[in-house]
Amino acid sequence: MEDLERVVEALDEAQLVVAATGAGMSKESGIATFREAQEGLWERYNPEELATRQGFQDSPARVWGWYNYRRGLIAQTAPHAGHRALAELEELVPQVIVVTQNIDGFHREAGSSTVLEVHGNIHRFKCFEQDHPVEVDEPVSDTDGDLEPPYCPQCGSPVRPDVVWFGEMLPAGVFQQAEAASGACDVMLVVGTSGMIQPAANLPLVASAAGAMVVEVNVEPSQLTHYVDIFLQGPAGEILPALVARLAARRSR
Ligand code: BV8
Repeated sequence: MEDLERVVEALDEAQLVVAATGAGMSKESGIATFREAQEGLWERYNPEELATRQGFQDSPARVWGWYNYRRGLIAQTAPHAGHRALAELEELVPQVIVVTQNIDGFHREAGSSTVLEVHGNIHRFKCFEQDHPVEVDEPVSDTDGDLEPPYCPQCGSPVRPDVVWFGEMLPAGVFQQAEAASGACDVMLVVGTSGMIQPAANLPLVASAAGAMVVEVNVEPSQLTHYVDIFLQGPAGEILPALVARLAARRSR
């Protein structure tokens, strides 16, 4: 039986499916990934400078400007058929939980009801000193130039995006839920991640150790391919809709 059919069969029997997604999941929406040669974000920008507390302390305006620019890029795009397929899967499987490293908010926008954003969300804000949640209705800019951040109305410290920077702990409750779901799922779909960032990259191993079928969807092998049961090579925007269409056809037979 070909791999795609084996995955459809496993989804057909599954009670809980976890989709663990990374930057590759949003690539077909036009959002650059991080590690892709030349065009990847980390190829053009230094994560140490822009995605760390130290980087923000050194220059709040540079970091605020960069995230404002990324918010602008995200605002110009939208979820694609792959995001929608994961939302549609909820009609066919008792429970689907999306665990994403992406901060673009596309899974919820596409209709997924249970989304664990382990690295935060670029559309939410908090202050640097005390994590006070802050409402920001600032227009996005189409340049990545320096931009003075607003300041916290409660403590006066600069406002930052509510995302997880390198060296920062992941949002406790969210990551515990992600670990619990990974340890309880029947099938884990690992979509568009290079598996380079910890502790998110460990979740497929948690699922595998708990006996789940771990399926990777990626345009090329990653750090995780060695550990998965089935590797489906191709773009998320094509493979995920194909899986859901086949499962729906199987159910209507
Ligand atoms: C922490 C938010 C406690 C901000 C991000 C253990 C060992 C070594 C290092 C560490 C360790 N534990 C902790 C660390 C340090 C660090 C880490 O992992 N460093 C790496 C570099 C080794 N981790 C942390 O700092 C984490 N915090 O652990 O706190 C602690 C603290 C200190 C010391 C110890 C412990 C916090 C990490 C979170 C950082 N924030 N994002 C922002 O976005 O600006 S990470 C960010 O980059 C993303 O969220 C994502 O996680 C990561 C990018 O990875 P991917 O999503 O996988 O994307 P990538 O571009 O790499 O790959 C894309 C893939 O898609 C490719 O495989 C490609 O082939 C594929 N693809 C492309 N197109 C498609 C496709 N697939 C399908 N379809 C397509 N169309």
